[in-house]
Amino acid sequence: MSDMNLDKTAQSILVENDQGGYTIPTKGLYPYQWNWDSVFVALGFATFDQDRAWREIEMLFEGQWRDGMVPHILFRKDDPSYFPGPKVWGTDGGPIPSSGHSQPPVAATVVRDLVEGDRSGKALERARALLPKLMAWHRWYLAYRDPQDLGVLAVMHPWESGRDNLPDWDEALRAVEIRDVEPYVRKDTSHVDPSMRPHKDDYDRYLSIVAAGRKAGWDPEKVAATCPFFVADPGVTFIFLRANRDLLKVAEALGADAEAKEIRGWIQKMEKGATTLWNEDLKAHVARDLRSGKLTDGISSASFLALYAGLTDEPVLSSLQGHFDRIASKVRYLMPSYDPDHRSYEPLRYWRGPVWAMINYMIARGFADAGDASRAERMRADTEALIETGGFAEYFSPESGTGAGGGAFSWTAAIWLTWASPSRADQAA
Ligand code: 9WN
Repeated sequence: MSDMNLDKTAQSILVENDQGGYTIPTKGLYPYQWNWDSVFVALGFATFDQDRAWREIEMLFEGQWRDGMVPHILFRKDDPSYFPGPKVWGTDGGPIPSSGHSQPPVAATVVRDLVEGDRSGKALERARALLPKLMAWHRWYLAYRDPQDLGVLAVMHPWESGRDNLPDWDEALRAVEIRDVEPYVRKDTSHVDPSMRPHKDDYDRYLSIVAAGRKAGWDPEKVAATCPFFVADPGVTFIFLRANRDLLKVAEALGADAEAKEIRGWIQKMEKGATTLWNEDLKAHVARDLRSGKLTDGISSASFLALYAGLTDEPVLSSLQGHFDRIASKVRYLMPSYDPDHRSYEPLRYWRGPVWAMINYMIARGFADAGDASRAERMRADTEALIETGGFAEYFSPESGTGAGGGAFSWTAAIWLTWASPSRADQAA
């Protein structure tokens, strides 16, 4: 298919997955509104319908909890094709049935992008309405996912990281006792090849953590104190640090001085805190289990997001350039979600090796911001080639380029439109 046709296909995927103001990731496998999916989808819509882009984010914030949290899934209508649904979560923190934890906070960054790319003259008005909601969500993250004030954010569930099956979670997950799990039937393995999805034992533990959240009444203070899984995540931490820099720009553009001052304090704290995740042996940032204090021992695609977070000083930049070149010599397509030299790497199992388009996009932005245009362009070219080879798949093999997981996938289409398509190459990263 020509790239012009791929542009059209990408647009029609977004339109087909649109449920009337919010977009599902893909039909069947993921039939609800997911947090960071929606935010990336907004970037795709912005290339042909800016009003619809804002609507996506506004509808996500309709589900914001009273305590400021923006849930990872909004169950706007019950759909039996997904498990676990609203009954299993048992939450009641917000106006729309939802899961009980969050997902990576990319929204402030995309709000800034929408403001800066605005063609309607109405963007600042819409950003002004979102600012207090974004502030409340960021305050929630700092209060409840960094209760020790370390300057790094933890996830209380692998699903909160958005990188669910990552080897980084293995050891912390093994320490979670399997308990309070009713008999259940998975739905994911009826949509997708089971060899690409998490194992049953992982699912038992995922559900045990959900049960622990339920037991804590989803009170975030209790969750932070008692949840059997609490791991500082470089992905969420770097996305949040970047989001704060972008939120600061939005607040400044709106003349919101008190907010701007508060955000500057957050940035300073997080710039220092990030060193907590530095693994000196690997020369990269990794996860840290906040229950055991242990650092993990593998490089993930999120290690590269240090640059996206603005942490470009030495030795970070040159170490990441070295890891980039080493990994590029092992696999055809960048960036595998886990280091191909690590014992836990699997090229086609969910988050243990495959490539995701939206992570590539963020990595490329980081390299471009650090002045490394050639590695940024390599990321774009690889993403273009993957989509041309594997279609608008959920994720791709870094070795063969095969598309896997769900098909007609919204964020892959959105990333194509906003960045990977050659028709957008002039705006690349
Ligand atoms: C659980 C929707 C979501 C993404 C996540 C991805 C996957 C869900 C699942 O799909 O997670 O949230 O059931 O596997 O890991 O990043 O937001 O695309």
